[in-house]
This record gives sequence, structure tokens and C-alpha cells, in this order.
Amino acid sequence: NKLASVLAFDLGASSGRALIGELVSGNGDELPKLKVTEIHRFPNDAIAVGSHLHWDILRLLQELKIAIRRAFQEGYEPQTFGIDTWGVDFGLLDSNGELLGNPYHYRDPQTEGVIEELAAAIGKESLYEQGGLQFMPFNTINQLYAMKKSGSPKLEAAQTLLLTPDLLTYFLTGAKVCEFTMATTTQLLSPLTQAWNVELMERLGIPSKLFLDPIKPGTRIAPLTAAVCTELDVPPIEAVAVATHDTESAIAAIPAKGDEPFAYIVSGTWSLLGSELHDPIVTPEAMSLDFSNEGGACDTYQLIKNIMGLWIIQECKREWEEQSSNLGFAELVELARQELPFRSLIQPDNRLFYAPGGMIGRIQDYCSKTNQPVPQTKGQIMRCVIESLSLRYRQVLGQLESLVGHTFSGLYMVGGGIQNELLCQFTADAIGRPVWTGPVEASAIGNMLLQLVSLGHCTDLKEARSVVATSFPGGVYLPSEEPAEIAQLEAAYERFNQLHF
Ligand code: ADP
Ligand code: LRH
Repeated sequence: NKLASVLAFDLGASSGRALIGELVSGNGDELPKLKVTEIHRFPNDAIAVGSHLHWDILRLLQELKIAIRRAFQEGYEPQTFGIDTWGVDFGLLDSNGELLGNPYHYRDPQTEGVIEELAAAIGKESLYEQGGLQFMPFNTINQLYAMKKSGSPKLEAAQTLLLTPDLLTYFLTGAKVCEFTMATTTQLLSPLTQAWNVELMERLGIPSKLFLDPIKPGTRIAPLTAAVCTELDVPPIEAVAVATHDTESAIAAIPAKGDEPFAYIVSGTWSLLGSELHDPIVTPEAMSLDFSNEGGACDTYQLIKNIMGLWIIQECKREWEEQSSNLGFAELVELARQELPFRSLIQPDNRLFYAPGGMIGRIQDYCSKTNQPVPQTKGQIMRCVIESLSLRYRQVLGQLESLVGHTFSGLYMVGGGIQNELLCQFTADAIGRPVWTGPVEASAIGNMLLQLVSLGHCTDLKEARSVVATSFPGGVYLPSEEPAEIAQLEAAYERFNQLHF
């Protein structure tokens, strides 16, 4: 017996996908189950134009339209849809409601040096108290400040700023909104009052009129416009503001049970390591360890850190493909498995690894400059990155534990990156505790859950998470108990701790 049908769009920095979620009632006393079917998947690339990097936002809109049409052609009848995307990026609308230019990609080089400049002008402590975010170059505040400094005519003409998921929802429904979880990735929303920091905007010359009042995840927005319905030959299904920041959607789908605090990694282009709280922590300790307070679904705050993540592997793979290699992620991971352990290590969060292009050379340079064997083969490079990430996770988990004053009994991992079994196993080994894996498509599932909340089928996050636990069997990776392996790992971790950023 089908209780509900919803359509989720999940756009990551490497690919986008559309999935149908059908909630079906369980037998007898059993909880309802969510059945998920992928109906469309498409690549998402950064496009270089002149000295800038952009998203191809209209292409992405077109892919969403293809998926909406396909959903109905294939006989699914979603009642609502929701869009989640990567954080921080935005489009600007003019006074006629038209998009001003192609949105910048968050790795656009315009933000170089802006963190330091803003810290000098406003003070790092003050910025942290006001925005509660890790100092990442891509934070929306830095992008807007860079545009202001360069005298961007787009910024001057802009009437409204829409963060990426809100922009795509606007294209489809005509409704302009600002969803809360994405708003918290701007560094311009106060984590304490949840209001826009108008004073800070004014000081930086960022027009405060651009920002709409945030709405909470789970809010119904508006139906598809008549024009879109006619174009696609579909009924006017309604958009729901889900937890539109992909990381927050993924966290909503972590199958954590009970009320115990838990720690997690949302693993995709980035690795987001954090823990769920109800109030933000904007103390000097949180600032010095550089953790973000990101608004989550259902009145949560996530104390979380961005770790460079599988971006490094994506970039290596892209380079190998340019050299005519056609190995997929799974095959590259297999090559890594066959290599010697801990031969060379990198600090993944060194800024060296942030920009696109030339990743293999930069890894080799880093190893050479730190007097380690220089990885040459695909397997050696992959092994180096995977092991280094697992050691970085251990380091950051320790920092998180010191901030929240709790030792976690293990770590949840969700997202595309959990398909890298070596990474999951190395992480369990590195932290010496179990890794529990949840859904690969966690963001899309979390997106569906918030639609189900808005449709009245789930009351809260706890209930939504129990639907995930019953619908998708998780996995577990146990740490090695082999004394020789543990000793080798400890020695490697000591070496890792000496590496500079
Ligand atoms: P995003 O949402 O940021 O675009 P995903 O959650 O889709 O990212 O995760 C993409 C990452 O998952 C890739 O960078 C890759 O490292 C990893 N991945 C995907 N498929 C596999 C696979 N079959 N084996 C190992 N790793 C994989
Ligand atoms: C992951 C993510 C992350 C942000 C980054 C820009 O996809 O949303 O949470 O910090 O992209």
C-alpha cells in the first residue's frame, strides 16, 4: 500500500541525480518502508570562462526538467519535489527577476586572500561569533566581498540573492525563498539569533536588501509554474524546501538510533566530519579548531568540519582520463589495495590540494618536499590519498571529541564515498572503532524524508531516521585487532601528525 511518492533532486559537485521515493506501509506493526528508484543521473562540471570558474546552471535546470518529465512518463506520480545542492553558491537576480550571469563555482579563484583580508578588517573572533563557520575560502561572505572589491556590475544591479537550490526552485516555480540550512553556509547569518547580520553586510559593502528571510526545512513553497507544466506535460506538483544543503539532507538520513550523541562523515567530494547538536558552539576553542556550526533539519545544529575528501581522487582520476586511462573509481581502489601501507602520506587539508588541475604533480611535490618516497603509480597515489584521509579523520574526530566532551563509540559514514571500501576499512582501523555505513544516496534520501515530514508522514528526525534504518540495511567495518598492524598504524599516525598544512 503506497502512502506517498516524492521526487528528490540531489546535486553534488561531481554529479546530479533524480530519485523517486515511495513510502509503502509495513506489514502489521512494522514501520513504513521507503523504496528508492533512480530515474536520472548527469555529470556536473566546473566550466572555466576567462579567469573564472562557473556552474552551468541552465544545463542543470534542463536536467531537472528531463527528470520531471521522465518521472511522469514512467508512471510515478510524485506529489512533491525537493532540491538539495552543495553549499555556499548563489545566483543574483535583477529587478525583473532575471538571472545576472552564470553563478560562480565555489572554487573560483576570486576568493584568494579574502579570508585574511576580512580577518584583518573585522577580526577573526568577531567573524566567528557572527557567522560560526570554518574559515573556508568559498564561504558566501568571501565570494560577495571579492565581487564587491572588483566592482562587480552584477552585484550593483542585483535585487535578490538566491542560493543554488532556491535558484533552481525559483526557475521551476517562480517563488523566491531562502531556505535556512543553505543560509547558514553563507557566514552572514548569526548562528545565535538565526537572523542576517545586516551590520556586518553594511560594513563590507554587501547589500543587505539581497537577502530574504530564511524559511525552515519542511516548508511547502509553491507548485510548478503553468509554463513548466505545459512544457513538460506534467501536473503542478509542489516544491518543498527540504534541508536544501546536501550535507544537511545526508545527515537527516543517518540511521542513528536512540538519543546517544553520534559522530559521522558525509563522504562525497568533501568529507564532512561532525556531530549533531541542538545549539551552536561559537567558543574560542571551536574557532581555533576551525569547526563550522551549520544549521540542520528539524532545529538541529551540526558541529562539523570540511575535510578535503574525495575531491583529490576525483581530480587524479580526471587527469588519468586525460592521459587515456579508463579506470573507474572501483578499479583505482583495487590498485591501492595491492600497494604497501603508509609509504607516503599527505595532509589532505593543505591548501595545495584545493584548486582544480595538476593534482598528481602536487601530491608528488608534497611528498618530495616532506622527504617521503614520491608515489608514481596509480595504485601508490591512490593508497597515499586514501590512507592520508583516514588519518586525517582520526585527527579531526579527536578534535570534535575534545569540543563536545564526549567519546564516540564509532563513526557513521554515508554518501557516495562509502563505495570506497578501502577507505571505510582504513577509517575503522585508524580510529580503532567500528565504522557503520548508511545509504550511498543519503542526501537524496534525507531530501525525501523532509518532504515526508511536510506531507505529514513523519513527525520528526527520529522517526524519519527509523524509516531509513528499516528500509536500507547498513554495513559495518571493524578495526584491525592485529598487533603488528596496529603498531604500524600508530607509527604512521605519528608521522602524519608531523606533516605541515
Ligand atoms: P558529490 O555528491 O559530492 O558529487 P558523491 O556522494 O556522489 O559526491 O561521491 C562521489 C565520490 O564517491 C567520488 O569522488 C568517488 O571517490 C566515490 N565513488 C563513487 N563510486 C565509487 C566506487 N564504485 N568505488 C569507490 N568509490 C566510489
Ligand atoms: C558538500 C558541500 C559542503 C560544503 C561544500 C561547498 O557537497 O555542501 O558541505 O561546504 O559542498
